[in-house]
Amino acid sequence: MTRHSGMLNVECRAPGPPGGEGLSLRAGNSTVPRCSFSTRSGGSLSRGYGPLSRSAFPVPASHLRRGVTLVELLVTMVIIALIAAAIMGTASAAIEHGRRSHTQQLITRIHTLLMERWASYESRRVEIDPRLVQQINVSFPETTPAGRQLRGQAMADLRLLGLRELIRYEMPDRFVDFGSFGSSPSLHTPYVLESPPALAQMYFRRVAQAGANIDNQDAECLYMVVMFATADGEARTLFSSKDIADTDEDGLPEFIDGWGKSIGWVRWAPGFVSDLQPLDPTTGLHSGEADHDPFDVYRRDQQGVINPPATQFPKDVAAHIQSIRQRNNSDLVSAYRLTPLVYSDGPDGESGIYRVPTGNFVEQVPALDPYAIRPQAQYQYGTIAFPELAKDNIHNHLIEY
Ligand SMILES: [Ca+2]
Ligand SMILES: [Ca+2]
Ligand SMILES: [Ca+2]
Repeated sequence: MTRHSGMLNVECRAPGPPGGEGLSLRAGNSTVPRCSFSTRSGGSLSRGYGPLSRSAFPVPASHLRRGVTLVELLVTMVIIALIAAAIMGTASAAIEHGRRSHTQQLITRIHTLLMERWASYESRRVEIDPRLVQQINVSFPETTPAGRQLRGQAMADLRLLGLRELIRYEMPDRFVDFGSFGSSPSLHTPYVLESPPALAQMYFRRVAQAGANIDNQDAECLYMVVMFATADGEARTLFSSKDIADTDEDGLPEFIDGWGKSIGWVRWAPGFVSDLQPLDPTTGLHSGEADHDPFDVYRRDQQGVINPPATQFPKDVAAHIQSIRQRNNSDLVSAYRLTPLVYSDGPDGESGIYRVPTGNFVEQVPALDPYAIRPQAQYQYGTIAFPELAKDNIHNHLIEY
């Protein structure tokens, strides 16, 4: 211990090794370092213990802290990555589930509204153009019982065609179903009906005003049909803003699915196989005999019907009758129950469904035959052409309805 007169002097002595001499104070069984404090005047201030030293408290080597090895670090990182992936995976699965169920609910709502409208056509009055009726009267004079029968059959044929034309006008899936949109847009003149229905006139005005951008035209038609032809005009209140968008920004809205893509539809999708449009297990074909088209009340669109021959009909409708006759008797396809197909492409953004080409305004002939096999393809509309793409689709042909 050292003292300097008149100055505060602190002296700490580092203790020596255990058992060393003179430099440490023994307190009981412990060895602690000892410090002394003194003032300039020589008075002792206090006494206490100085900083501890490792050597004063010997620790077994096995308890000493050592660095983290590279392997430990890597293992830790892998575990963190696994936990993060699990959390992310759970979150993205939940988001995907949300998108799917949102889309299902939306399609269910659309389906319910559409089917109400669809069913109403079973009892709709069809106003046939009086000039056509006059020509039928001339072609099939009722002077004999056979003549009367032919005239009755011809009128039933016209009624069926007229009803299909009405459905096509009022529930379009293409702009060309109600109008032409070339350089000078015009509403179609009907083949069979006396005049275009008011709904078609409304669709036409909206599309002509928007400039008829053909992208998404099926989705845009679906939106117009649901909004104007269902729920007595109150359909707008049944959808929220997140159900609706204008993905091609042409002023014509569409319903959108959980992935932000427009919801498509095919009014007549005879090639689609589902619980609502099942195949006959023995023939492997849709059966018009077992479940006939409910709109064809007089069974004019079925196998074996050949009279009156198409050539005896007025020119404007002869091609449509010809298509039906040929299908009934060559392709052996009778009219079966159809349900409009409303679908989302699902997460992959592709439907895989052969459907109405949307890339042009060309009318598909024969326009009034829902079951026709289109000349350019071997398919009927609604056929699943690419099953892999169709797997994740969400559609309204599910048995729950
Ligand atoms: Ca468009
Ligand atoms: Ca649009
Ligand atoms: Ca798909």
